[in-house]
Amino acid sequence: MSVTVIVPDIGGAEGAEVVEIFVAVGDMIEVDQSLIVVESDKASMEIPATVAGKVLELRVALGDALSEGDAVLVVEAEAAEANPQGDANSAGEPATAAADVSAASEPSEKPAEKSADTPEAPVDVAAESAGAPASQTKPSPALASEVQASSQRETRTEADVYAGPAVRKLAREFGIDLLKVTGSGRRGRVLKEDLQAFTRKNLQKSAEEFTGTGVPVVPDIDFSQFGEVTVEDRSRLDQMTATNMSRSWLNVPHVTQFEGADITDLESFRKSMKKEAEQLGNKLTPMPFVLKACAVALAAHPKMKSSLALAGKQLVYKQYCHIGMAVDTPAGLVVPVIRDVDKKGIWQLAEEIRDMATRAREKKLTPAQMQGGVFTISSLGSIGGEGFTPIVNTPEVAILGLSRAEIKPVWDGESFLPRQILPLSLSYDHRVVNGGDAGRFLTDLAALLSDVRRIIL
Ligand code: CAO
Repeated sequence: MSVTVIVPDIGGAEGAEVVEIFVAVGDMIEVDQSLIVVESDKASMEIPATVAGKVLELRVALGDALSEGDAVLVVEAEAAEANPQGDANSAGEPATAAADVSAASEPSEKPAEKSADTPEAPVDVAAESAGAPASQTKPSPALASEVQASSQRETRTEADVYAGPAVRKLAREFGIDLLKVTGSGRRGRVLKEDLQAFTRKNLQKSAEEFTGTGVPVVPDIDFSQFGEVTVEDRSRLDQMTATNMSRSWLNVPHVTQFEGADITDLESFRKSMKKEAEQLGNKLTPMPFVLKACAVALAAHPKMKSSLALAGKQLVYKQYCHIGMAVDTPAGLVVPVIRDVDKKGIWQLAEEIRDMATRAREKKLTPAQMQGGVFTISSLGSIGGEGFTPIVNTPEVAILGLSRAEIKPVWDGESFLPRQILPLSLSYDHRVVNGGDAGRFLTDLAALLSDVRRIIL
């Protein structure tokens, strides 16, 4: 008995487009199995079978516009399974069976339910629907499974994936290949959550593989294959610093300029003040002088304390002078900011340096005390080294590195003189600061440090 399955009431939708066809001529279908998906302006609807049997004829093609009552396919119905609505008449006319869509105005979420004793075999369906010929001679089991696997790979289509119309629609909207999604629903049905998980996983994967600038990550290596190792978790501070450094390094075209400041006079003055400092309960290192000299030089070269804005379309000039000072602590690197350096004297700056360094080591800095810097100084002077290339503390555009001051022979035109030279390294953001800007700034800074009387001019 042949039965024509027709489009049921689909909420009055006229001309709903056929967007998917799940069955082909020759397929055995079961009651409630999804046959096609139609999409109207408002919804996507799955049309399930209401009869079981063999598909004799497909009456629809992708892109067809269907309305209620249109034929979908003709089925050679299994007598016992035939829908009572779809009895064949005695004259042999095919009966019709409207697919049962209980709430046709809403998209049907019904999956292509298959009987429990018939395992989900979408691949086979696809192979058959693609017209794959039945094997004439039986291959060996191993060959058969290889043939089957390869034919599955080649012939599986999205139509074979077990998913409801809403999920299919969502997958189409987001361009997700349903074949790549693992369904977590009953009998492997793909759920909305599976699409979300798939998208999340892919976003995470691309984030892991590439940074914002498309730089591939360094792969993790199991170092224990080469020898004994110990592993420790990095502090949050270390991890944040790593992120900030990478961000700056990858976004900022860095140039570093070097200069030696003759601080012989500054050092003899500083040493002469040591006793006084002790009496005041203070300590005078080169740092407060460098801070003050930077404030003066920055005032004369305002671009060195500017920041880019509006994706490089604007430059923000700051009328204040808060300077950050890198402090290496057991928990990681922190940069407390000393405010209004231009308005403070050397004693006050010396006091604040000590206070901020102590707070940094004792983890007592507030977020506000680490914000608002216009320029940063990183001093390795007490540790050693002849020079280094600091990384700009973006969105600032320049950072000054201090290395260890040492007595060096300096030619005065007639003879070599022993002078105490403080190595300065200025890294700058070449998007904002040109070599000339940096050169003039650093020369001025060195001159200020060579003769600290200039600071008060
Ligand atoms: N060359 C030679 N000697 C120097 C020097 C330099 N560039 N800078 C400092 N010194 C001397 C100081 O004069 C002091 O010696 P005296 O006691 O004999 O005067 C000694 O080194 C220790 O100074 P300091 O490091 O305690 O003080 P500071 O004001 O120079 O530095 C600060 C302040 C915060 C950088 C410091 O407290 C600190 O943490 N230093 C550790 C290094 C560090 O963390 N640097 C940051 C690098 S992270 O990128």
